[in-house]
Amino acid sequence: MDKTALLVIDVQNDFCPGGALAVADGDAVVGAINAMLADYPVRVFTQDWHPAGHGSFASSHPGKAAFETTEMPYGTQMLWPDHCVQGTKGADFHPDLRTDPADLIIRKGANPAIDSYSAFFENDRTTPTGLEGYLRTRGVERLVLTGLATDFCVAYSALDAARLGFAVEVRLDACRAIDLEGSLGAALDQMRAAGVALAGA
Ligand code: VGL
Ligand code: ZN
Repeated sequence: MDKTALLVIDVQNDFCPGGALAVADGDAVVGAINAMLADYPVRVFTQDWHPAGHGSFASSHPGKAAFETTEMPYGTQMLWPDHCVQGTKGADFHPDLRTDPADLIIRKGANPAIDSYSAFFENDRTTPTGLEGYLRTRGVERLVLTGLATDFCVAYSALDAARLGFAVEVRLDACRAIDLEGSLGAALDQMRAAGVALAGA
């Protein structure tokens, strides 16, 4: 029988209402995720975990504002408000999220020069986080993704997972999106094209 892992992406204070990069209704995923945890034999949580002055922050690029883009060596980078700075309250998990059942917590985005949306690779699409090896050595073949944000970290993780050969489902009812200039529609199209199952809509 294939072994399924639940991936809980970036359910952190800064992505919830009141946070630095708040996703509309972001905290609404917490109850749904808590209710799913018992159904999966492997549970992996991720945390966006940036050093102060990270290269994805608009504040690191004089003259640039949040939600503008800049060119990085690995491609176009969206510039964000300062968020999920290591060790801050904004980087903590939402206080109501049940984190005790986590088998593994992956932290990503620590390299100041490269953003890291995906749980598998930094945005250069080649520097690994180690998650693939963890899942393979635990015999996982199928992934169910939840969390924030649907159109950035969840989508990048789902697309990488599909490319790596995992069967992938995104539970849209346990995700919320940033949706900048059509980014949600584009992400859903890309995921469908990559064979990712979109469930719970
Ligand atoms: C995320 C933007 C910047 C996410 C992380 O978790 O979707 N989005 N950093
Ligand atoms: Zn980030």
